[in-house]
Amino acid sequence: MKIMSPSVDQTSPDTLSADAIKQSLRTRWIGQPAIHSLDVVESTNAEANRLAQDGAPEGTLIVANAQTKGRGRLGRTWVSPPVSGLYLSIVLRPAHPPDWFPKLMLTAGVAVASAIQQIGTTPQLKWPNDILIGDRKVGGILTEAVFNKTRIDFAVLGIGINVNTKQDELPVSIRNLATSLRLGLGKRVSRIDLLQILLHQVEQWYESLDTGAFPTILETWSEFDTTLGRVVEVFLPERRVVGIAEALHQDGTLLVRDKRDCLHRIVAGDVVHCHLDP
Ligand code: BT5
Repeated sequence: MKIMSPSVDQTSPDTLSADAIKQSLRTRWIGQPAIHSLDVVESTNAEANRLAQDGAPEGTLIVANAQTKGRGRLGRTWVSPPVSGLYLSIVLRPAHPPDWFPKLMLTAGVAVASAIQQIGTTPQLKWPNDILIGDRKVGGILTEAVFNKTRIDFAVLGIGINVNTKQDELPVSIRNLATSLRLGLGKRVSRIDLLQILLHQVEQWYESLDTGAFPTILETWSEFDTTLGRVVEVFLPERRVVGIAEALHQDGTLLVRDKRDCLHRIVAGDVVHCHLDP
């Protein structure tokens, strides 16, 4: 008896084989040096880090049908059920000092939101790395880098999106917090079409970042934003800040004003949107 696994069904029109991706690639450099299309991998980011350490050029793309140890931030997990989601990482070699690196996450958020908008629904961005539809998480971004004091050796941009994911493919613990494009739009979405749009958007927005257009990126971020103006609780390694998310600083950090009128600049942290007064 032949056992069919959906994750290896290469006849499916939604296959993410390297050939299929290459055929309709609309980018100039992302995916051009190499596309590693894997059926199952622990984490595309881990794989991209490994390839980058071995000298993989900028634009190297790693895509997987499923991840067994998909990474979130701070050691958390990205649940990555087979075939229904997009899990990808891109190797970048920015010629910038390390303080440029945090801008990459917000830039990627704008690229992901713009790509999702092109397929028919407008998502929201929750600072710093969440993509939401109707208050539920549909995607997340994980940026990682290796750098010394003066320069970035390489960066890895990882993107996970629940595309055709059904509720029962997700663990009960996140079912009420998560959604997918299919659930949001009420119809299936072609992963390969979305991937092509997404790679093109990432390339365009990354190039604007590279040429100094971060203020424009922040403006576009604000159009998708769902954090600003809300009461937020921010969890930092050694303290907690509660206040109003007032603005994005020009470097992309979040400014939160607490009830004593003290302004906190949040560089990285976990933000919870509250429904309370500060
Ligand atoms: C993120 O982390 O949101 C970054 C996710 C990045 C995933 C991509 S997939 C391709 C690439 N390779 C990797 O190994 N990773 C990247 P964070 O902000 O820490 O959010 C993690 C939290 O999101 C978890 O603790 C859950 O609460 C929730 N979560 C996990 N899986 C989810 C899913 N599939 N859909 C919605 N929420 C999820």
